[in-house]
Amino acid sequence: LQLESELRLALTHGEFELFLQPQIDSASGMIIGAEALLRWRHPERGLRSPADFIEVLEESGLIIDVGDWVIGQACRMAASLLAAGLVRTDRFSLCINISPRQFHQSEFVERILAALEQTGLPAQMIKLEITEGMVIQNLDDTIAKMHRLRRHGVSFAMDDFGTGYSSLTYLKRLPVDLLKIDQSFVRDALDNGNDAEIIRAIVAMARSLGLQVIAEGVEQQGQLELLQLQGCQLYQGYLFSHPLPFTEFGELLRKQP
Ligand code: G
Ligand code: G
Ligand code: MN
Ligand code: NA
Repeated sequence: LQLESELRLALTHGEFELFLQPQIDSASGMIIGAEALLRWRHPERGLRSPADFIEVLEESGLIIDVGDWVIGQACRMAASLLAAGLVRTDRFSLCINISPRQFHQSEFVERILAALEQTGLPAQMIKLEITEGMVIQNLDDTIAKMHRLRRHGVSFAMDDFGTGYSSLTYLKRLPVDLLKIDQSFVRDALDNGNDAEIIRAIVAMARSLGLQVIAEGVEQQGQLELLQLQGCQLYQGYLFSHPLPFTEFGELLRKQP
């Protein structure tokens, strides 16, 4: 309960921040997007990861208000990068993590559309990251909401792919554009043939369904080479960059050819 009230105060006191982690096309070396990652800049305890508090946000329902802030802030950031000429509408998208409770609220679609309208951001500049787990909670509602958002130009990524229910049946019915290979497979791929095979299978599946695929948690050059060999060209991870504060991310874009 104490953490819950601290989180409530953190929101009103403006202690949340969004960091951006670049996503790279290894063929061109260009930054093709970023994932927005929530951080809590605690006045005494410093920077805290949502790993420590996302569950409390979910269980308390606070995730609705924090999630609204995340969506608004992500759209403001993308709009500002666009206005500064650092990204192009057709070449960059910002990925926003959406939690199950947030997605299943009745006005979720309206909230996304309102944030786009308020910032004047083109819808194709955001990609919503959903997880397999939240899909099965209510498949029909999920699909209906996804289609409504897609009609406006919003796209979707399946986060942590391979760790959940990943059935082909779901995947065929879900209007996702991008599969994010979970970092657990990447972490051990060089030492564990099974993980390397799983990556190969996910890439093949993505290809046959016409989806894009990105690997997460790429830390070593060897992992990147293995991914390229398997046909996975897009990646994010510490090898290229940690999640960065907005200003530093902008500086990174400015240095791009
Ligand atoms: O960045 P980090 O590894 O600390 O994030 C930990 C977890 O928190 C990850 O599972 C990530 O998906 C989740 N997360 C990060 N930012 C957000 C956010 O803005 N909203 C939601 N719902 N989850 C987030
Ligand atoms: O659940 P989700 O995939 O959204 O969470 C991504 C998490 O992975 C974030 O918390 C982010 O900070 C973290 N992350 C990003 N790149 C790397 C990496 O190269 N290695 C590790 N171990 N974690 C990473
Ligand atoms: Mn994610
Ligand atoms: Na993930």
